[in-house]
Parts: sequence; structure tokens; C-alpha cells
Amino acid sequence: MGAQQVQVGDGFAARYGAAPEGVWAAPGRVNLIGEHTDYNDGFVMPFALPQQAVAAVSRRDDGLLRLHSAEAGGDVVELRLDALAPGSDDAWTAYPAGVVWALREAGHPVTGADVHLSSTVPTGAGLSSSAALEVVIALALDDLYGLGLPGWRLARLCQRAENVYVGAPTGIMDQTASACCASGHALFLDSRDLSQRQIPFDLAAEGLRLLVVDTRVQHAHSGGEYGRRRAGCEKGAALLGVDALRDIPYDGLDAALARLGDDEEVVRLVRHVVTENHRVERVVDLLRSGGTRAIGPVLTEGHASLRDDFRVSCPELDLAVGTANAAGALGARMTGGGFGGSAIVLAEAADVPALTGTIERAFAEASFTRPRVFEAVPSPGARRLA
Ligand code: GAF
Repeated sequence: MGAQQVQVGDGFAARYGAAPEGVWAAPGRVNLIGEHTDYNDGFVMPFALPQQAVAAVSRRDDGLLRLHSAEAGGDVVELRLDALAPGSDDAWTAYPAGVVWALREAGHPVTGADVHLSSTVPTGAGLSSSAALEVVIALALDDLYGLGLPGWRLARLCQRAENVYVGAPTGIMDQTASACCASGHALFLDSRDLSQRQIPFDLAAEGLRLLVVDTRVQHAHSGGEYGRRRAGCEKGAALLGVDALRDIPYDGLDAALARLGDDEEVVRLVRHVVTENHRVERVVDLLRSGGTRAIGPVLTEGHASLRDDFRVSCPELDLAVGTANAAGALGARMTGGGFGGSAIVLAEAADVPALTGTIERAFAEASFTRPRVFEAVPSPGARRLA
């Protein structure tokens, strides 16, 4: 039994005076490739981190939701289920409350819960701390109330909680990653129909490592920039007469761009999405044929596209990627929505100490906050612990 599980179980008993009915976990994620493609019905390829949200939960039958977080501290927050309403909460409690709201709105008979939770997923680091929070609650209530919902359906309900209740217009990647990833694998997900394939991704077996460089620049997707990119993509799809940019094939990109004329911003957004979908397919092919080292340049191309075309990078992310590549990494890119958050670096295991030191020194020389650098190991998706 892990220390986090024991602490959360004990924390529940201390607050609510009895042992919980169960304890569940849901991880954060890194996205290997496929950025800003999910809300364009495209491809993504995340894998789960060992960092996770853990929740101890018991049912109630009196229409109350009681929430407590080890990190937020303070008193237990008590909410009435019939008073849950989109936009009514701008604290951390909006994520679990939004999931309960979404479950009930979909007709599932949830009558209340006591929750104590704790998360090791860094917040604002582009590693899906909010999805982990949503999915752990969804899975716990699914189990306790015997709803029998598959992972993809839980992910959809969590996305609805985030889009409508919290008010962040995000896609489906993060919740699906947290709900459906498998240890030692990356998840190749088609965001259109949510079909998925687990792709073996055992870096250690090949003498490789994947580092996360958390720039400590906090980001949030409820801010306007993410929504503006999404609206620009939808405009591009409408101008091109397709349901989503996913429908523009890679070999039809030049013709599509020509049809967009001089709408420079839409041209850049469309070019990123179409080339990024192609990059996901290339990475899948390379991993299937044992070419893990060869995905490095594809990751770096993806970063250039996010920086120059989609324009969601920032100086700290560019410095992390540029420094890593100049110091001998196999490839690097920002991961997640951008505007801060984290970069990932693919490297030979033997190069990790030198690369880490070089990145930290570059941040110090630029007078940036010291980044948090750690290894990402493909880990299990959401599950019941006890
Ligand atoms: C954030 C969103 F939540 C995802 O849905 C996805 O769009 C990602 O940014 C960019 O790829 O993590």
C-alpha cells in the first residue's frame, strides 16, 4: 500500500469519523505528440505520469457533497447537490463538484458523497492536474453507485464538467489519458470517435529517458488565449467547408491553405493542426517499427510548429527545448496547452545528468525561475486502490 493511499485514507477518517468505502487514483499525463489537435477531432498520444490524484470516498444519501483537499487545507466544503450550477464556483472544488453535476445531469442517480483527496500532480504545469481530479471522482462514484460506465464515457462526462461547470473550453485528451492510459504504453487516441490503441513505450528498455521540464510558468485554459485558438480553428474548418480540421488530409494541405487566401492567422492555425496530426501518425509508425530514437526530430518539429504557427509557446519553453537540443537531446517540445507549463525532452539515459544541469544553468543565466526537472515513466491510468 502506497504512502499517498495511506495518508488519504487516514485524512478521510480524521475528517469524517469513519473509514472510507474505497480509495481511487487517477494520474496526470504528458502528451508525447498531438497538441491542439483534440478539439479538431484529430490524433493525440499521451501517457500517464506516476503523479496522481488519490481520493477516499463514501456515499451519502442526503443530497450533500462534502469535499476536502489535503493541499487546499481549511474546513470541509459542504455543497447541496440540487444547488450545483455551472459557473457558481471558481475554487478547486469546481472540478469534483462539476463531475457530480455532470453525472446527475446525465441521469445517473448520485445522491451524495464525502470526499477527501490529495494530489501529487503539479498544478498549472500543463500536466493535467484538473483532469486527474475530475477522473478520480468520476471513477469513485461510478464504482460506488454501480454505474458501470466505460473509461471513455467517464472522460466525456469529466470534459463536460470542465467545459460547462468550470468554463474551460478544453478538448477530450486529458480526461481520456487519465482514465484510459496503461503502464508502459502511450495511448494513440482518435479524438473523433475516441477509438484508442495502446502503443508499447518502454523507454528504459531502450536505454532512453523522457524528462519533464516544468518551467514553473503557471498557465490556465479558462483564460482567453486557448479559446481564441480553438475559435480560429473552427473558423478555418468553416472556411474550408469541413466538420473539423481533421478532415484536411496532409497531402491536401497546400491546396487548403491556398483556398484560405490571405487570412494569415487562420493559415497558421490550419497548418499546425494538419501537420501535427501527420506527426502523430509518423510517431506511431516509428514506435511500431522500433524507431524510438527517430521520434526525437518529430517532437522538435512539433515544437517549432506550436511556437511559430500556433503561437502557444513562451520564452521559458523555447529555452528548455533549445537548450536541450543544443546539449545533445534526441528531441524536445512543449507539452500540453502551452502559455507556460512543461516541456518534454527525449534523451539517452546516460545524458540525463548533464542535460539537467545544462537546462538549469540556462534558466539561471536567463534569470528565469529554477525549473523542476523530473523523469516521466509511462504509468497506469485511473484505478481503484482499496
Ligand atoms: C489542454 C487541453 F485540456 C487539452 O484538451 C488539449 O487541447 C491540450 O491543451 C492541447 O493539446 O491540455
